Amino acid sequence: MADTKNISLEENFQAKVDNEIKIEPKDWMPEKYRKTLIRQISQHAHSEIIGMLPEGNWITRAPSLRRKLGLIAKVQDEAGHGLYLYSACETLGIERDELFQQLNTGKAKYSSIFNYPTPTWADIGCIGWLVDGAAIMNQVPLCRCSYGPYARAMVRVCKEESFHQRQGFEMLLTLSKGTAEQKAMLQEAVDRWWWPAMMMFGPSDKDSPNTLQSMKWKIKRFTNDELRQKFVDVCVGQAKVLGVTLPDPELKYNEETGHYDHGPIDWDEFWNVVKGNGPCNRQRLKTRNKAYDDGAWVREAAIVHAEKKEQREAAKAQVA
Ligand code: FAQ
Repeated sequence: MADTKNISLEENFQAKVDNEIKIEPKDWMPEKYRKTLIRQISQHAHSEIIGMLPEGNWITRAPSLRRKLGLIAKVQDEAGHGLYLYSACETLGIERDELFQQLNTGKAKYSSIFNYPTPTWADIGCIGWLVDGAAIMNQVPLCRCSYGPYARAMVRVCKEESFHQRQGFEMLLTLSKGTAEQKAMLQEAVDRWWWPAMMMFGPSDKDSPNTLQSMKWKIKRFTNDELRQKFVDVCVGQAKVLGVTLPDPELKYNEETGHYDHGPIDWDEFWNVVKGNGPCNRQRLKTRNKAYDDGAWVREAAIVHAEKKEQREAAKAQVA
């Protein structure tokens, strides 16, 4: 009897997904759907806040007041994205503090891309152009994700990320019109960021254990390889405008497919970074833990404030 009930619940759920009806927090959902969303949304939230670190590193050294203002605003936007995403994740029945613990102890994943260093100002431009560029390619389809709170959060995130992408491109365009030294700095940064940006989309479809089910549930609308291909196709033209060479000798337009073919991705490097052994993994977690510990007084004060407010409101209600 219980089984029949579950089957019909599951069928009803899939029918809603198939008919593009959003799943909301109080709706019935398969446990695996809930777990998949917690995994993906929390990894996404962690990526946003860890993603503040490589750029935050340049706030005090931005080359002009205009650049500093732009960079501060961008880093603040990433914090905001983290907040929307943690909130969306909490609607699935997990506490934010548990998510922070998973991140701080190294148990949770976050995007591989944020474990690379930012030694020059051109790296900041590359994060905007390539990292935000890859992020929006992946995230625009997430605005149509079957889970309502995630889909709605993504609408604003995508608007802001597209602005970041343009901001990064404009920084690089300025460098591309600069001195020979600035042009060389630009090319070196592109050489360093191209392949890690390609890896952001995740493993090839044949090695991606989650894609098939996530597509059926309309969490993902495209596979990792499909999105990576779209990214390559748009970047080629943009690289020409910047006058840079993408560091892939096998990059070539394919008349038959209408897409650019690219060379092989170093998946050993990718998994090594994902497993915690990238150039900056340890540093990122250390900084994140310090920020968390330094913020303890803010969390305590916020709790005490909320308790006092509640008590005041209860006292007022008693009088009335
Ligand atoms: N890094 O089966 P799949 C940003 C893991 S936000 C680390 O293909 P799935 C904004 C994956 O978790 C960037 N791990 O998995 C910004 C899974 O492990 P698990 C983040 C990765 O979920 C810009 C395993 O490999 N964006 O940049 C990565 O179907 C500038 C097998 O993979 C999002 O999170 C990776 N790159 O597809 C901020 C978007 N790729 O969990 C500051 C939402 C894969 O089974 C500055 N997420 N893995 O242990 C997604 O769209 C998906 O989760 C994918 C992965 C596409 C990332």
